[in-house]
Amino acid sequence: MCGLSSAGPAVFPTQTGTCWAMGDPHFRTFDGYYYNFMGNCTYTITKNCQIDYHHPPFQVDVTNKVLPNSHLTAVSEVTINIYGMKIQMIRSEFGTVKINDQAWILPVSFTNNLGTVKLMQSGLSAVLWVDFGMTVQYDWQEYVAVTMPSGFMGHVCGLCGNFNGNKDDDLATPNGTVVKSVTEMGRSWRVPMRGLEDEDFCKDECTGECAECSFGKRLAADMFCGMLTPILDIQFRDCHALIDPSIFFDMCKFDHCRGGGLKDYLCRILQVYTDACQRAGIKVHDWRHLARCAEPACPSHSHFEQCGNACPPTCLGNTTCDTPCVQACVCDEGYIRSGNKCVSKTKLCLDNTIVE
Ligand SMILES: [Ca+2]
Repeated sequence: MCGLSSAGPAVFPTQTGTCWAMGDPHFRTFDGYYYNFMGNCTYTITKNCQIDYHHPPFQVDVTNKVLPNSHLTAVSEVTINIYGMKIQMIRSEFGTVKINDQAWILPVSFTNNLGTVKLMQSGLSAVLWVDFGMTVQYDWQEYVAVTMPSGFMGHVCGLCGNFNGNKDDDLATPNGTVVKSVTEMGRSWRVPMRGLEDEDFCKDECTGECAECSFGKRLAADMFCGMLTPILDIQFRDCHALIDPSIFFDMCKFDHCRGGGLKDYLCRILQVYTDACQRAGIKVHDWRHLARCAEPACPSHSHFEQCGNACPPTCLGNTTCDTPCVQACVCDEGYIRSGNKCVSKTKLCLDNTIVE
């Protein structure tokens, strides 16, 4: 090809795979396999297992912890190792992330000789974007989603599976062996944290009271989650092709049983479903009124919008993104986003550095 000088033909991803974990962790792999795994240790959900020049190393780990006053476990921390940096998104630390153990207010980005990473708040979640097209989203509560560009098909491994287009081989251990037991698969991806002491505090499987669901509890769960059916059928009708509503119904029953009926669970499950549909560009009709769910609490000088700007202007300037509208705390007139706060436009924005 005379006259052309390039490292090679540009490869544009034509599709992405999405893996997520939510609730008492329910997983969906990149290839679309669904399973429940309640281990409450730290696990690798995805990493590059076939590193080469075009596929740099990265690793995404989640730490699951038992929620207070219940048997439910949920993702409480997401750790991403990329380009020599350690980035952590931690439950309840809204509007911030940790980079190499230092807390930073969003948005923040960095570029080094290996590549570029951007972190921003989008809707109710932190979103990390890596230059090769991967994104990691965490809602600072219980929902984590990773999107992977198609160029990484067959390169990844972990709880999110190998992304080879076949969902039947996703329960695999690090050496590639496909196993039948979710617990066995999950345990094989455990990340050793602080040596042996962690063994006392975390378990890969649920036993005893954890696994029980009596007839009475099942009946109550059926009734409670039955309330989902009319809402899913009508308010989420445009999203059925993207996400099977029966999966959400099953997740609700499972968690209701184990959680003893957390009252706000139904609302959170619908909130996560809404987010997934909206980010896929699908309109979700108002359901909070019908389900009697309160709007999420928003910081001072902001209000909740079901369809808010996914990339609102911040103290660091305007941002643009292709993401359609999402549920968001939108700053009131005259205020602008700085981290998780809305500050007066006429005052100086917070210095985007270290959290006090
Ligand atoms: Ca697969």
